[in-house]
Amino acid sequence: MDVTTVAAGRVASIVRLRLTQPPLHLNETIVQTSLTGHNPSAMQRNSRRPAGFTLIELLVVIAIIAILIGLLFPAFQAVQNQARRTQAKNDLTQIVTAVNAYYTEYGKYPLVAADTIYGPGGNSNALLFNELRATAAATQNPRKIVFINPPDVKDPANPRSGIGTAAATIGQYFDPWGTAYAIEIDGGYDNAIANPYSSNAGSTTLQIGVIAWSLGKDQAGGSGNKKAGTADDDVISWQ
Ligand SMILES: [Ca+2]
Repeated sequence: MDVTTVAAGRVASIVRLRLTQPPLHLNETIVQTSLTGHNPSAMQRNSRRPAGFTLIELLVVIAIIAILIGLLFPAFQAVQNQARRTQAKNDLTQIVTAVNAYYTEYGKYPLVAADTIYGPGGNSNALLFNELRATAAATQNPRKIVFINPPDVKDPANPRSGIGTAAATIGQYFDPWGTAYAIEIDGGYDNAIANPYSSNAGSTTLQIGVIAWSLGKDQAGGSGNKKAGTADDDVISWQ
């Protein structure tokens, strides 16, 4: 028996041994990989990892989303507040225009015989807007001319951006933060009204017939520096 015959016999016995054993997938993978080189699909197919996310991966994703929301929320609030300021400024311009249109129509200001403030710190602004809106309660708008026509508030219990409809607020014109607009009219007819702010809002006596303002987001006003304290966020018609 030569060397070749012995070797052939051993190979035959190994093959027989292999054939009698159940197939081993792991060995097949190794053979396949070694034959074809790197084969990711074969490795993936035989991966023992289940489909889906692990708890750690989910927690990381949730943490990233929470951080993004935390970053975006203040920016969103700032944009929303700026939109409200723009709305308030637009409303104030319309209010001043409406009072001036009343003056043009009737040759006098509505109601007043002396410099008068309507809204916070004065009479209810519903008295003024009843005239300007020509409602049934108007007493000095005989031609029933509508000088301004704001929408009613959406939520009567929490009035914002419109005319109040609840018993306690009916007829009042509210700013986007929920405080009634303030309006001062030159009822003394000397083209001079007192500035509600002592500084940083023009001279202490304004040479204007009508001014209007909103107390802003903090819903509080002040008679001092326009650029300080609760007056800082107020929106005014004359600057
Ligand atoms: Ca304020």
